[in-house]
Amino acid sequence: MKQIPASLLTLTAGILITLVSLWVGQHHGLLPEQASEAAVLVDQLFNVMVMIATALFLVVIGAILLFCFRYRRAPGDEDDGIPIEGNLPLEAFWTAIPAILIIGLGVYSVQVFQEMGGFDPGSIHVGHSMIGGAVSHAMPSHEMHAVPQGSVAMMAQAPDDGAIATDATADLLADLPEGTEPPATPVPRYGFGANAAEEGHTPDLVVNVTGMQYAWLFNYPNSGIMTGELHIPVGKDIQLNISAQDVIHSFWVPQFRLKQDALPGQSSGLRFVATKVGTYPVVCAELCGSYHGGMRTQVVVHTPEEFDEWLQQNAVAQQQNPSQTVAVNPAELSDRDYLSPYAQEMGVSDQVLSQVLAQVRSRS
Ligand SMILES: [Cu+2]
Repeated sequence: MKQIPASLLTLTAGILITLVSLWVGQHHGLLPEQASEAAVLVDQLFNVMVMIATALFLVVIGAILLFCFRYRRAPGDEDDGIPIEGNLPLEAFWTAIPAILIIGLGVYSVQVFQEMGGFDPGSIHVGHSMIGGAVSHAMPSHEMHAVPQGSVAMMAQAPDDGAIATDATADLLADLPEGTEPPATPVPRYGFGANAAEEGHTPDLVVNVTGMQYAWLFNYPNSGIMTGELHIPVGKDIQLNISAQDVIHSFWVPQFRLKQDALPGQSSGLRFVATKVGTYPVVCAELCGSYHGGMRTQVVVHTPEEFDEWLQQNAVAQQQNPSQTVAVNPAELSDRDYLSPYAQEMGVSDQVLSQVLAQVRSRS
């Protein structure tokens, strides 16, 4: 029987390895569901890396197994192996392949980072407002040049009041007279900014996030809401201003494929769009003390209507004036103030109520 030529075998092996690697790259099932726009970009990069890793694994392990079998010791052969040393073309080949792969992956990952808005967040400390470009042409051209191209420069336009930007806000800003700049707002110096599509737009919602041993606190500056879990509307442009109270923590939502360090005394930014309604875990990804493992909460992605409802309910529950929130916080009232409305309803006179209260006090 004639031998099959080695080149033909190599070609077949190459095609098979390529097909298997392509398949594994798409079907590895290693990642949780995608719930943000950034997740798609990160996963594409990850899939390419899994594909390359699979191909390398098959080539290396395949070669080892093949050589073990093909060049195994023949029975009765007690000789040493042939002393082969130095093969310049082979060495150049196995140096060039990883170099090309690493440079390629490096360029690709930087591109993904840039698309996610990862560059240049701290290039300016206070921002010029440019809402949807409405105000931008009101600015003198030399000032336009002063604003860096980096996406995070645009984060500067985040309203610090955490409001969902309404059409009314946009109209108001669009009506500003020529040359007028809306008040400057401090910007986080580190973190992810807006991606290319969101550049030049104010985020729809700003939330201040504080990490502390061992919990996350979320503050909605405009409505004054303070919660232990993050609530956001789906499909909206969200800006988180993250900081820490004690040590370094790290705000990580695996389903969003986003992670940002929380630094004491230094705000960092994270801007993203959630794409799927649901509840996802928030994990602290920085070993921050003995109970670091328990530093978890969740992010609830609502439909815009549900989010408005949540916002209203919580704004009422957390109102500052206790007299308007008797039902929520009766502990703030004296016994008399608390009981008066009920006494009136039951036809008990003020005098009787005073006597009853005096008796209760004397007994306690
Ligand atoms: Cu932590």
